[in-house]
Amino acid sequence: MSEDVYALPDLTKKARRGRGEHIDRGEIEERIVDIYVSTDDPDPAGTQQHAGQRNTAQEQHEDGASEETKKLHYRVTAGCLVLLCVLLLTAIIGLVVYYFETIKEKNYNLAKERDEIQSSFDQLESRLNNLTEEKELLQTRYDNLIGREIKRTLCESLGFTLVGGLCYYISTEKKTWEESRQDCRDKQSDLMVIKSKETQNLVERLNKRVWLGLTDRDKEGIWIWVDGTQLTEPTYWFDPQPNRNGDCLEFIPYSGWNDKKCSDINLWICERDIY
Ligand SMILES: [Ca+2]
Ligand SMILES: [Ca+2]
Repeated sequence: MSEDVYALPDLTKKARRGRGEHIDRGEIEERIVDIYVSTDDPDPAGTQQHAGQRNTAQEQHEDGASEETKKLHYRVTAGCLVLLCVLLLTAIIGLVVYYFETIKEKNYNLAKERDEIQSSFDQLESRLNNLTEEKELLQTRYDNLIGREIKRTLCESLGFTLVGGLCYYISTEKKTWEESRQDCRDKQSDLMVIKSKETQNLVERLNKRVWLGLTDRDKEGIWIWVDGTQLTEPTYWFDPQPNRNGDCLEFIPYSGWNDKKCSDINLWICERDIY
């Protein structure tokens, strides 16, 4: 083929053509141009094919590189997302732990404060109960004092003396048992009744022989107080009393009770209460 490219056209052949043959100069020039063109591109079809293959490989190489770059980008992005998730999860866990620790501490402090308040409340309640009891005691004592003073005043206004919780009148003259009792009744009272050691001590401190409000006039041996109750223990008869020589009760200092004739005369003690 190279021979064809570089071989000059045989102009003589044209010349040797027959007379009828016409040698066109334009055609000759055209052929010369084709020859030079062929000379400049000795293998244009092969070269283009090779270039096409090279371009295809380059494009494939570039596509492969692009894919690798994309994969790398994906990996980096995924790594960043995972790292971000881990950081977020760590932060959330930290906040939750902090929250529960804070709540736990607050609950502990509140429970401690509640216990302290409860303890203070219990102490105050106990103190209030003590103060209430003390108040009631003082009120009772006050009422007793007031009541006692009022009672004393009332007793004294009637000519009696307040001893213990009752008003007593001690006569200055002597009368029979019945006359003595009547005098007491005239004073809205009655002869003294003794039903306890304390009352017995009161009459003993007088150190006088006096009539008391006990008699067995209705039935011998059955002693009845003037308030209608029958004699029961304790009794303070002195030996050998009662010796059945009387039906009315006399108190004898340093001795005790004695049954005596009701017609005899004696001092007497009236007793009454003030309501
Ligand atoms: Ca008698
Ligand atoms: Ca007697």
